[in-house]
Amino acid sequence: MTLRGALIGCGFFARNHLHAWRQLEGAEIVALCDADAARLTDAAAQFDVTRTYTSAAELFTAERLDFVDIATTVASHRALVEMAAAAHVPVICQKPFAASLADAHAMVAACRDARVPLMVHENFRWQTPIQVVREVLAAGTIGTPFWGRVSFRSAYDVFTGQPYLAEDERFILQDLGIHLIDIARFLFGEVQTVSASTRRVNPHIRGEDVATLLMRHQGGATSVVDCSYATALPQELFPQTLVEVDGERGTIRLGADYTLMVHEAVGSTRTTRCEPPLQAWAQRPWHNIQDSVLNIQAHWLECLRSGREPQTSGADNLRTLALVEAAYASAAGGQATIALHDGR
Ligand code: NAD
Ligand code: 89Y
Repeated sequence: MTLRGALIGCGFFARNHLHAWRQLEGAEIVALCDADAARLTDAAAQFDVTRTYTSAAELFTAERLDFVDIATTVASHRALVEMAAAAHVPVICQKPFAASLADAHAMVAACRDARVPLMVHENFRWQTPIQVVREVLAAGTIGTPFWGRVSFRSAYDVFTGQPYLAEDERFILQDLGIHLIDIARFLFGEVQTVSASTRRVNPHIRGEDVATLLMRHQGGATSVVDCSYATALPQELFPQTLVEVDGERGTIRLGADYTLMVHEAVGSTRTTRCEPPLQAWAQRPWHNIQDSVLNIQAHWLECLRSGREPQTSGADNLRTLALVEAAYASAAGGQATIALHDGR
């Protein structure tokens, strides 16, 4: 049976969702919604969707849906997720899931009380190279990790495509650091303490464009998460996330251009490439992110069919959001160390 989905928010990033839905078997986007009529018309024409709405309330009243995919910016997430819960429609919501932890808890509670599956579109962990690093760790090749680094340093202009990123009081931690924190949780486990520093280098934006976090994980590993949109390098690596892991029996280095080095202290050193596939609709350098959209949407369909909880469910994402909040609080308090309770 083909699952009937609707997409709310037909902006810059939603095109990737729509391409991925079209590629995946077993789901069809039968309706689109955007408050901006021109964007709605454009997306409807490009993706051949005839049922369109400028009001989400009208969409939920008129359509019989198996799921809804919310690809709007954060300000509208709470209202839209609560509408989906009230309509008993399983829901995917883009990151950042909520503007505050209080909102996020309310959204998770609304879906839980309505018994509606909820996944946050936290796609970076679904990037092929990140999945490969996790597989190497799970295989035990380098033993138990005791240190790690998740790093994203760039000077790519993200503001032309996403102008709101320059306007918000919060920038890189809420927009991008959130993905890296999720990757650190995925690779090294839940977090006990975090301290952070942030700063703004680019004078033309409101929020911080550089952030560095130091985290201690429940299993004992220490990790560094660092991100910057103010780092001009001779080779622009956007949007690659680089990863370093030191384990008791070896090391992993995910370096530039998707080069993966796995070194066993007693044994061999293997260097391979783990470049993500270039989907027919993707464009470099975004193809890594675009492929991960396909992967997370496939995961959602599999979860919806099997009744399993998605990896980055709303409840799971509360931990990532708590870390973002704690990092902002730490930075505001002069890099104070903040303890998380049970990873929250
Ligand atoms: P955008 O501003 O280009 O598009 C958002 C669209 O939502 C707009 O067309 C707007 O009219 C519509 N909208 C807003 N509120 C609405 C409402 N209540 N009802 C109907 N339509 C509404 O934004 P974008 O750049 O496409 O980003 C959307 C989200 O995707 C953001 O949260 C951003 O952080 C996220 N994003 C994620 C990734 C990723 O890799 N996961 C990458 C880029 C952007
Ligand atoms: O919005 C961001 C995201 O989620 O991935 C990269 C991005 O588009 C700009 O930082």
